[in-house]
Amino acid sequence: MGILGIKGTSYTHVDEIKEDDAFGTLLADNSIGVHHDHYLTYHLDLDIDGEANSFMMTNLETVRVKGESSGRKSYWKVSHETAKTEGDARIKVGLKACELAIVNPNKKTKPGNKIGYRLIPDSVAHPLLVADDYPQIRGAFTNYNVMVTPYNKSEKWAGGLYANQVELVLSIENKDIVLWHTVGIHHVPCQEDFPIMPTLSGGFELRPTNFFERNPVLKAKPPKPFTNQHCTSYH
Ligand SMILES: [Cu+2]
Repeated sequence: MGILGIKGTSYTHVDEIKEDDAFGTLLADNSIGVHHDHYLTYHLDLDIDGEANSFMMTNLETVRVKGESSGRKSYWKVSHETAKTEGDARIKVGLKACELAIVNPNKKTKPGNKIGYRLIPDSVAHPLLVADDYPQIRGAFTNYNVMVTPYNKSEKWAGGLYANQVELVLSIENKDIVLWHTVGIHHVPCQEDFPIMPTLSGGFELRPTNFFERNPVLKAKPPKPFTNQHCTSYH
């Protein structure tokens, strides 16, 4: 819950507003809720069974079948790509079919898969400002939804202290790495947001991928019957 940023105006009805004159929604007499963005960056210092980890992108790619030997025209295949430097690990989520994972390249499952955890994004936002606009230069950490850097004790916040000093050349392979996940919304205010903004929720999921040898639920004990005087249920 929060308080919406409001700009004063002479308008009291939408019909009075000339096109391109209001940079927001008229919410009440003389009150415009200004269009704006919200960005949140999660600093995920993952250590998947140890500090030395890599960032792995699993790309899902369409392959067109050549020739007439099959009735099929296409299929899709998977290729794994391990990011070597910060510059390899910049992702705009949703632009292509890709699974993202932090893996431990030194630890394998019995069949030989790298153990890891996937990042499963929820909804994300991409900047609507042009890249050379000053707020976007200062907020360049919103250019990508995922970035990966070597762990550095002094780098705690995506927006500073030294936001512009990213060189993108540092190695992130088999290192103690940090995944920065930036999510957000573009907020076109509506009247329900005024004067008190209701909660909007978002997030992401971290899910094991080849971390366990099999589905760990198989080891879970079955639920015991549970009764009380009002109802019967399971816990
Ligand atoms: Cu907002």
